[in-house]
Amino acid sequence: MTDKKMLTERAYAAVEAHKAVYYREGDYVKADFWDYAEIFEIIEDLYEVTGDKALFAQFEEMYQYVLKRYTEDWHKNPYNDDIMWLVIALTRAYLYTGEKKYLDTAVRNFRTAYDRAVSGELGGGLFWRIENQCKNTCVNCPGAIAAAFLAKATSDDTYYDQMFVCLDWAVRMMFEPDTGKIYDCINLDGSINRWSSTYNQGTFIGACMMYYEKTGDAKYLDYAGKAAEYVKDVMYHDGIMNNEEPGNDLPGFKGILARYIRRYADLTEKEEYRDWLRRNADSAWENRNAQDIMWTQLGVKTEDNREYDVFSMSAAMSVVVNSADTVIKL
Ligand code: 7K2
Repeated sequence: MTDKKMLTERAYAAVEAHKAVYYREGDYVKADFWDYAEIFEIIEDLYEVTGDKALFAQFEEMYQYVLKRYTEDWHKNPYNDDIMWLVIALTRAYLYTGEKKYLDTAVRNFRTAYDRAVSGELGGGLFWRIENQCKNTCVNCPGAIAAAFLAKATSDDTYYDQMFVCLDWAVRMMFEPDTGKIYDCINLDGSINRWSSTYNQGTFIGACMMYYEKTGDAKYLDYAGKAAEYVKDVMYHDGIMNNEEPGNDLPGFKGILARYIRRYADLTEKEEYRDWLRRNADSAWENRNAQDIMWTQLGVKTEDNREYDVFSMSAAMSVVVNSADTVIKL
């Protein structure tokens, strides 16, 4: 079997196994809002590496579930980042399928989140939640990515202005140019949380690449490169991602990184990034349990008799999916 074929078969197998345990007619059981959005994105990643239009049926089923559970208007969700994640998932779904209702829902909710979150305080950019207490990478980089996809989807270039508001804030306030480290957030009193995480490294890489692709400004490709280097070589010493196991949110983070590492390897043809992702995918897959599902610590055996949660088990699935070759490029 060729490598390429093995990688896509393994990607399908990982998604099918995760579905068998957690998926019921549109519902990833116990996935709420942002984890749901990120699992939606992984199914979209599977489409990007297979080109299999049969997956559109699941997009539609998930979209119907979103409407049923959250309606078309998400303003009641106090997390601006949550809204951005689901906007990204739906805008991508539109870009693949041409299904206008996905885009309409995305446009409407992007407006809700962006307009209530943007302000000049703390260097500009978006607040994380409706109480306006802090500005975080986890809303600004997804906000930039959402705006860039919306610009592509609508051909309305004013979204790039909004993208720049978010990305420029992240570059000025959260990015360490010498190391490529991305900070987490800044609070109203000016204190900065300098903790770095896979998801923030990932969405920063993604936003910079999309801005570079639009403008040709090579600085942004360099920023993406520094952030990629930091996560691969400083955070993980080019090895297996074996952490982020505690808590509700952390275990899902590296699934987001994996998507942007694949795209970074595609854009730059730096094969060392694809190799790193594949070594991680190999390790995760070797450590799958009897149901073929995989825990977020990619170097640790997944147990058979433990109750794992749906989002924690999506990160390794994403690493496996995104280790396959891209066939559909947005
Ligand atoms: O404080 C933020 C963020 O800056 C930090 O990186 C992580 C670390 O925690 C939150 S973001 C996680 C949120 C995502 N949106 C939905 C919320 O339920 C969740 O707290 O964990």
